[in-house]
Amino acid sequence: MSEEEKTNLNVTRRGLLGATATGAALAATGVGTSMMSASPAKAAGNEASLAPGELDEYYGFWSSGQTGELRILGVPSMREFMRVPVFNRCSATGWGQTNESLKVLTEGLLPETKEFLAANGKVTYDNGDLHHPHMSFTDGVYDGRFLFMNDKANTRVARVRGDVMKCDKIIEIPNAHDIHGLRPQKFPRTGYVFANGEHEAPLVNDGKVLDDPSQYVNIFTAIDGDEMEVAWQVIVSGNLDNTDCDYQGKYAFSTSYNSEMGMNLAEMTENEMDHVVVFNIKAIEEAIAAGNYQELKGAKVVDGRKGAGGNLTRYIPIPNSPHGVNAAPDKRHIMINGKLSPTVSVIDVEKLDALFNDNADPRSAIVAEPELGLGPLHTAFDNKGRAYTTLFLDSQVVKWDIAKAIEAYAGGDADPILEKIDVHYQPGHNSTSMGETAEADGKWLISMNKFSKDRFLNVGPLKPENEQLIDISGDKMKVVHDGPTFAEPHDSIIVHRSKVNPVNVWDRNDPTWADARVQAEADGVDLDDYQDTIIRDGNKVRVYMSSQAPNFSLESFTVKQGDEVTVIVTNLDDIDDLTHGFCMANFGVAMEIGPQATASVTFIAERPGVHWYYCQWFCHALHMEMRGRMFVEPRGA
Ligand code: RUQ
Ligand code: CUA
Repeated sequence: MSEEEKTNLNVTRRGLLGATATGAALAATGVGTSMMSASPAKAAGNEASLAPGELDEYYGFWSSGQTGELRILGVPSMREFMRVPVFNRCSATGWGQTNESLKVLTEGLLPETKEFLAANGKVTYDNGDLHHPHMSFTDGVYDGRFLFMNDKANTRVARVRGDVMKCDKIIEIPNAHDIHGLRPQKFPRTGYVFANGEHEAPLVNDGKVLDDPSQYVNIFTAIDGDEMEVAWQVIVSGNLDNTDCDYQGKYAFSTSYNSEMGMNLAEMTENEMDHVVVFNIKAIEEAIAAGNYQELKGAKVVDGRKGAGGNLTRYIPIPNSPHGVNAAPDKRHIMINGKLSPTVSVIDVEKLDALFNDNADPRSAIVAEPELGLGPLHTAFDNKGRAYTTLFLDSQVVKWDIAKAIEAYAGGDADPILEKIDVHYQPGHNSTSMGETAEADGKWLISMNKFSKDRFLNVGPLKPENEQLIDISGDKMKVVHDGPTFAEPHDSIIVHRSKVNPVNVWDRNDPTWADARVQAEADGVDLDDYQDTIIRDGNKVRVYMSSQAPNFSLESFTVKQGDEVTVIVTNLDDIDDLTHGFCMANFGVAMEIGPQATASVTFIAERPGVHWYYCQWFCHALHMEMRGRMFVEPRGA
């Protein structure tokens, strides 16, 4: 590109971005995107971003795979705004150290897990594998209340509150093993959160049955998303991979890549056909209400295996080791992505009643099965009846027409494939703006690529993933940005900013610190007032203080070696973005205290001497001076 061309493009782009803060205009004109696609790697970060100070049109909610957190980005700028700790530990916020976060991380664990962890000197897990973040729905559209997400590593499901963007509940799912697929119910509301146990094990996994796969099962779970409790579970045949549900509130769907119930690769991939399980939500609720279930570890479990009889499930044969499940915004079609088959199988939800009521051939619900390319994993949608499927093996995204695929399947000669675009490299999930809701808007597509290879400066054997932003508003798809991300965003949703309305300052009545409030009341301390009170209760010491830039209310406090010390800090500042921290140096203790929040942390004061605590969130010109001393009197002194 010549200097002159560059100048022209820059002028055009600057004018455009100056005129509007929305990505819509950027997409509509296609300016600023065509030039980016000329050299996406070079363009990364700058060309696809909005001008400084301009706000994105969309929130992106990203998983982080093995990192275990939720990430919040802006789309189309792809700027990362926030990391919300969930299954991981966070040095910045104290997630995993504060009493408030430890409550979330421990209270939903099964009793046997608590015992197992205690034997390992722990109170909770330190790792998680977060694949699928999804927002709660009302009437088929996002309602901004919650985000739900799975932990494949330790069989948990978590919820993040939409108002404060903090995790408030984590539960371990009994009986199931290694929760993978997860989706919230779309209609009438969430409602249920559906979660798939991926790996096979004996139903009662107590060691009595070991290497006898004929006795292994897999479990589908419906969680009550309001209470964060297991509502019911279904035993299935085959394993479970991904899940989604319809827009009618009648059916949920789970793919199985291991219908064989194989224990090694050769066995798992033996059959040409695997299946998708269709769950009949009403029939399952009726079975539970009628008492036709067994109770196992507190969960109501029904049998939906092949041959169990009844109307709880149907198994639709699908070629071959299918992976992603995606409900189209037309509220009618469900895409089952074939993975080892080059096809996507399209289910028409209007044909499902017949499977249950008339025992119709399960394959009669399939209305299209276009051959799209090698390794179809996940499908996203626009608002014009078109689908976008990632092709892992081909390193491409294929755009295709759903109606034409249905026509072709019925015997017509329509070619559903509209376009293919190279992505770099090996895409897994993709997502479109609002594409998993009835309000799909056809503006942006993210391709989440598992390999970056040569795309960025080499950082050693462990490479980042690569995410590409694709403009889908025009006739041709255009890659407008690519950027590296650390381990390993599996999945994302792109949510219009009108759906997300977090607060700026905490409400003093927030339930997050309810326990601290109860304790304070018992100690005669008013948490909402400027406090500095030290309560000694045997060898337990509770230190109440407040923070207000640039001061802690307590300049110093004294405890004895071996005391169990709980420090409770209330941030009295009520200004946007005025977060303080409390870090007790050399005690491995640090936490964030947001404006108007209370946070607490407990440790054993086993180190005698003078120890400084300091604010570790830069809050004021005198932030460095925001500190105080803990005196620990030596034992026997
Ligand atoms: S899965 S790359 Cu864990 Cu969402 Cu398909
Ligand atoms: Cu308070 Cu830094």
